[in-house]
Amino acid sequence: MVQSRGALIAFEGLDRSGKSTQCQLLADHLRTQGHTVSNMRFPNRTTPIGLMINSYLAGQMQAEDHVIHLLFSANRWESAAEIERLIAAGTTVVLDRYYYSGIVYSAAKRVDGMDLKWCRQPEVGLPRPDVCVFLDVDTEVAKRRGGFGEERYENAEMQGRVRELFAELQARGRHEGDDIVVVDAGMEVEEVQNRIWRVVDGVVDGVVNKMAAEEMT
Ligand code: 2DT
Ligand code: MG
Repeated sequence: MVQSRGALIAFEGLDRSGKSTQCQLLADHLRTQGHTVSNMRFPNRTTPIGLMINSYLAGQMQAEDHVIHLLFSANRWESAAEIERLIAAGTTVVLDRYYYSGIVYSAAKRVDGMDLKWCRQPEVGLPRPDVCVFLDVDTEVAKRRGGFGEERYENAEMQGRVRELFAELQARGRHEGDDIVVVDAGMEVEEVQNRIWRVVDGVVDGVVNKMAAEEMT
């Protein structure tokens, strides 16, 4: 039997929605089922572009809004070939944020002309996730989980707009083919985890079965 490709799974959500925790739990879960799994996060702050993004988020560097948008996108493009390579080799890749954040956070700044459509353009052609799990928490719950951090964008106004725009992106996704699944992340970690696993196990099985079906034809 030919080795199946890996799945590409993206996590999105507001700050404090539990993304990083759930990315880790999912990776462990998939490994116990025998999958090879690799975790990545965006922005990837370790590359030269990522260091610039880090300075921008920390408020140590200023950048024109289009410029920082393109740097966030470039930061994904510098990992695109690696993601393709891993998936082709059978590794499932779990992403902590991806181009959905790229589109939504920039559009939430309400800069003239930078709407969802404009913001999507530099992302076109990046490896497309088999599913995007959106962890939904209202801003009140997020606040109770430790409040806002120190970085740019970590304020109530921005978070509120980001949440609205994620909802809009998700509504459009139904027409544009983006597969975004919303999971209520306001519950206990284990309950959230179980819901995510149900969704992702189905997607991973789908990827494997599709390969098997194609092999038979
Ligand atoms: P973390 O706190 O998860 O490290 O994110 N962001 C992220 C963007 O504005 N554009 C992007 O393309 C990505 C991936 C979201 C840092 C902040 O950067 C925002 C929060
Ligand atoms: Mg953060």
